[in-house]
Amino acid sequence: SVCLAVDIGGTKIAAALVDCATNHIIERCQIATPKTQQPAILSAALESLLIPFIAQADFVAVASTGIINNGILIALNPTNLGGLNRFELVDYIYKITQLPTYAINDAQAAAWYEFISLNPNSNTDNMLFITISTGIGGGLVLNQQLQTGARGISGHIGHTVVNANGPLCGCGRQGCIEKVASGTAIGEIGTSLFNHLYSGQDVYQLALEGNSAALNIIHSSAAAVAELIANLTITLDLDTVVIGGSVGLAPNYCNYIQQYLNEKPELYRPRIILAQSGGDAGLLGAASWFAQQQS
Ligand code: BMX
Ligand code: ZN
Repeated sequence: SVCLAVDIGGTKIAAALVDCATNHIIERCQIATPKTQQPAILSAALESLLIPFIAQADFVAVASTGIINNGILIALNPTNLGGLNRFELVDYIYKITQLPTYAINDAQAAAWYEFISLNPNSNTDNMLFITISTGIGGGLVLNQQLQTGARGISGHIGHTVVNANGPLCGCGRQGCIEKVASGTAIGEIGTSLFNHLYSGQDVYQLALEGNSAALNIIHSSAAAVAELIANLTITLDLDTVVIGGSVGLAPNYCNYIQQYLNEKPELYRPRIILAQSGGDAGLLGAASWFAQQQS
């Protein structure tokens, strides 16, 4: 069968036709995520993106930012979506496509794809996927089973606290790692430090060009992620952690995480690898997760 896979992130929305037999992308397209509080605007953007693919697809599999429970997207951090906090994802997409439609959190989907892409000889039981991008998301595979959670929440590691006195996160909690270490946070910290409006990408570029203040921002982000990995490893007995997202996949970032982990005792150091499917893990993960549930 052919799946119309959709990945809704804080920065971009991608759609692709995926051949379920081979897990291969046939055709792909993407747009910027509209920043809005109005569901109708997101729905209109999805409509124009999806319409060209509908005729060739048998079903729709969505990987989306936010807590996905019973097909409804609830933003844990609405600021990532321009303030939108609730969106009836499956209903809207069904109305557009008239195809069977399923949805899962973006990082959970990516975790699943990264897990099934691992070498079968790697003996992986407990794996965490972390995406460091607009937000910080996560997906857990424990005892080789993807954890989605009874309410869809499982893996939302971006909202664990690294600094109890830190800045207020969009989720309502103070000092979440997403508020201090995500791409958005890197841009915000750079903006206030340099007194100039910078995106996370701008700050990363400055760091790559040798700006030491910018490099410090990137290092604190990687150090925070390394602490999170150590905490979760000793909690869940992780053997493997997969790093993804635009920041996670940026030059050197994963090496910095590894350097900070190397300073810790051995029990806190799982195997760290880069996402094998790069930016397509969400699309491919949703397609293979729901293709498997259908058969
Ligand atoms: C946020 C949260 C997660 C998501 C993560 C990464 C919202 C809207 N999203 O923590 O559900 O997995 O961001 O999302 O609350 P991305 O947009 O950075 O890929
Ligand atoms: Zn938070």
